[in-house]
Amino acid sequence: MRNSEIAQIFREIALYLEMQEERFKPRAYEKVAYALEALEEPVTEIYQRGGAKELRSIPGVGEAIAEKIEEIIKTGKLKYYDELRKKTPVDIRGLTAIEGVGPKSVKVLYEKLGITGVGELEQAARTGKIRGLPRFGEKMQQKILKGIEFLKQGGGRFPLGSVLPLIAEIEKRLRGLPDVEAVTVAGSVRRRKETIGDADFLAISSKPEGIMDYFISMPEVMHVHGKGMTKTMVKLKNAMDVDLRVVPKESFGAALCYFTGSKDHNVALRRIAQEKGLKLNEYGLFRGEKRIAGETEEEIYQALGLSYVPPELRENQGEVEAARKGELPALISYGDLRGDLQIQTAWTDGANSIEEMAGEAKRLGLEYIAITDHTKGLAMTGGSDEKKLLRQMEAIDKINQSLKGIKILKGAEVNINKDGTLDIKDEALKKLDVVGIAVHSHFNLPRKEMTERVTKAMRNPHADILFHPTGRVIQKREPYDVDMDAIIKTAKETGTVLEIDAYPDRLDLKDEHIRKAVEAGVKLVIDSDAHSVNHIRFLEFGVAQARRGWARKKDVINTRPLKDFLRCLKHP
Ligand code: DGT
Ligand code: CA
Ligand code: CA
Ligand code: ZN
Repeated sequence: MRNSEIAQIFREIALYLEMQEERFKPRAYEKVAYALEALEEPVTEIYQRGGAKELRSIPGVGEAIAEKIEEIIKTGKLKYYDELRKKTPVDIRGLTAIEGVGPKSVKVLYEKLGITGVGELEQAARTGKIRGLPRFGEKMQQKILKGIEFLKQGGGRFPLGSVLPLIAEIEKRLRGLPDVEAVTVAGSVRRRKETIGDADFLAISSKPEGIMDYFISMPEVMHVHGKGMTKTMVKLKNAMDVDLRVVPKESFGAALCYFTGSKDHNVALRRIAQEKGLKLNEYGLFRGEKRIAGETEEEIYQALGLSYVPPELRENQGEVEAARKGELPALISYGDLRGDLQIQTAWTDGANSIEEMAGEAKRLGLEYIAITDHTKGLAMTGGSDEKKLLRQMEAIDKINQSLKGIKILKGAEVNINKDGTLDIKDEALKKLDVVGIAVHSHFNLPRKEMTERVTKAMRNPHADILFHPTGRVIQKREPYDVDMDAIIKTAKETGTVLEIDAYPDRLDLKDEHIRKAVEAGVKLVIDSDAHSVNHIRFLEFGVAQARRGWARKKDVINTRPLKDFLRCLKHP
């Protein structure tokens, strides 16, 4: 059983317990789910190494949970979970995925209307049965229908972060097969789009039988759509389609370029080829019958008179024109980050201690991190008030004294109240090294009011960084209605930094807003928003998003050494 499958069980348990109005247990199960999901090593291997005792090395896993993991690994099932499901036989995950529907609503919907799944809920909402329920009403009924519609639109696409580890693993296994000379993933995965429809692999092999046979027999495969010697298509158990094409070496670059796309970028390239009297397709770049380029992408771009276009830019958003003029930006590189400015710990809703987070950040090569636990407005996370913040600052001072090779900055993720004030007093904010501000409530304000609220908060002289500026959660929650041009303008005026939150279902700012911010000369940071040690590596998704937004290294201030970074913040 994969880590993500075990995590899913615990996440559902958390939802069931929340439905029963348990107070602390849901949080504990959710934390474990987080930790399991992001572990790099398979839980089954940890178990094989040292049994239930070894499992307790996983953050948040105590004796009782270790026993449950053991039961799942040994029997493939968990009695406790089965009993919860029997008691309330509802599709808890599907239902709570709808915006505005939490476990407690699910309980009411089940008890009053016998609703067990999304289809039934939609039916009930359409026929006006929801508005009559206690605490629901007409507004909620509309919201549910909107939420279901929103989920349907995202249908069939996968957030990049939820599938990239699996894709990378398959890529590695294919590469290791005999008779395989090269394997690369193309398509939207290579362009690092925030969600992907399917994964497209390309391989070079003069004897493709072996790789095709292996490809259809992988343990993840659920269904084979079709198998041939040049193209095979399968569906994996997670419902994602994966294609594999085998191409000859001399046209690998042309095929890679073609199947990386995007379609619109390809069209623009072909137009340039035509202007030069050439023909470009997935086999190569041709003058008449003669192939003049095709083995590498670089030689194709060169023959077209273009500088090489990084895959993340290939969306036909002006990159071809820029490549022709030699004006492509020098993008930020993977590995350029020196710090991470949004990290939550067990002081609030994170799974790990400050020391553990710092240790992992250091291991990943970072030079500084800011601890930014939630503040009191987010009561369910145990958010800090001024007193708790002071205690945490003292704790950080102590840890910094004994810590080598990484510096911990004192910070907070401060809530922006409905009226644009902050939920921590200025006297306390003044003492912090880094103040992040964020909207965590009243998501449905009208555009004008929301924009005024956020820009007012940005004008606070202590507010250094606006965290996850639009509040969207991919496929789960729409961004709140806010005028991003006004936010960008205010960021420039006030020196407030805008965050690219790298957490895979946030990626907030998104690419088009990053590009606008860069053009406006606004400073950016890329943060992991880690809630567990295993989340810090999400930074790479933020770098991908920054590259898609044409951001250069100099636009992203946490690429700088600590002193330079601090100089970029507000200094009231
Ligand atoms: P996805 O899978 O929806 O996230 O997006 P892509 O970009 O991976 O699209 P996909 O898988 O349909 O095709 C992979 C690439 O193959 C695409 O980016 C460009 C290329 N391609 C596919 N169909 C066409 C086509 O009809 N014309 C051109 N020029 N290129 C195509
Ligand atoms: Ca694709
Ligand atoms: Ca495809
Ligand atoms: Zn947050």
